[in-house]
Amino acid sequence: LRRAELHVGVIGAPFNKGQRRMGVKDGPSVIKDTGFLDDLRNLGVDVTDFGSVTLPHPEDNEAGPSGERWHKTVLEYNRLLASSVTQALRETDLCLTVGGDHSIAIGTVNGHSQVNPDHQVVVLWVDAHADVNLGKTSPSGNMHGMPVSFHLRELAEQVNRLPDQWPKPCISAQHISYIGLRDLDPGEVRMIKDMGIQAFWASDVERLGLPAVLSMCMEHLQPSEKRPLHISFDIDALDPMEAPSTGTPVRGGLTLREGLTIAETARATGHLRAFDMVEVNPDLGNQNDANLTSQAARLVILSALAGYRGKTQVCTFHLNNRQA
Ligand code: B3U
Ligand code: MN
Ligand code: MN
Repeated sequence: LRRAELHVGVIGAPFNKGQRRMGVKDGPSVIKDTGFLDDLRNLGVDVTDFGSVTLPHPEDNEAGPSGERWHKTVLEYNRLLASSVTQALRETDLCLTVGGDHSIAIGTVNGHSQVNPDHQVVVLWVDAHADVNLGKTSPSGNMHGMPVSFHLRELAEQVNRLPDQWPKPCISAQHISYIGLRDLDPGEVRMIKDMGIQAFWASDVERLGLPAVLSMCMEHLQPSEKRPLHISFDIDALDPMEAPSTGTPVRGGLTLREGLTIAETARATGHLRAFDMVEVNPDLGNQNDANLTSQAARLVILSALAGYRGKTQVCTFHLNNRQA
């Protein structure tokens, strides 16, 4: 029996309290219904399904000190999710988390960063939005627009955490890059500029071309064994023609082809260790919209984890420097 080249751990994160469109809770189940777990196995990937993370106790409706909606529930959920991600990464090569709204990346990035204290996680955030709001800069109070702020050391003093200060910041501004931006709040634009975060807007992808953008990202993030790559992929990075069933669609987005190229390029580094797929909401639009969106999510996942595009597996995966 051939030993699989990659062992993936899959976690469902059916969480919706980072915003107000409740159907995003069904994202993990409709994405699983596409059969992507069997697809991965058929493509030679070992898959362990770690099941779903859910809160064991009733949710708390309390807002945060700066009006962060469902602050305690969002952070308590993410604390649980983070420990599942850490556990999955101790047992497998790569952790795929399927959301859920994007607030779940509070837990996924934190959990990834806890696996090895000597390692510096580097993050590629693929999204129409920057998700770096503070409570005080957020126009909506929705915490799916805030996950990045919880991780940045530069913002450490300005973020409202749980009473025991969870989650601790775990990345610096030079450890994250954005691709696909096109709908930012004024405070976010200012913070990204002040911190010098590398950010490629959808218009930059158009102007420079995706290959150039991706080489600048990889040059900047320098993924390596000690700098494991985390991709947080918000399906709304794609154009609404490709992925209509999502809570905050913004026209003028990436094509599915571009999404697949980002995924393949990340995989080809050999250092992709965590991948989040978020914001698929099958309640929005009609059945065809929901199918298009969950299939787009499936294809991006298969590209990132197995180099799949159309019916062809494009390159053999080599996990660099994998410990025996
Ligand atoms: N920046 C806005 C809108 C938004 C952020 N993330 C999504 N939408 N998906 C906010 O609410 O923070
Ligand atoms: Mn997002
Ligand atoms: Mn978004």
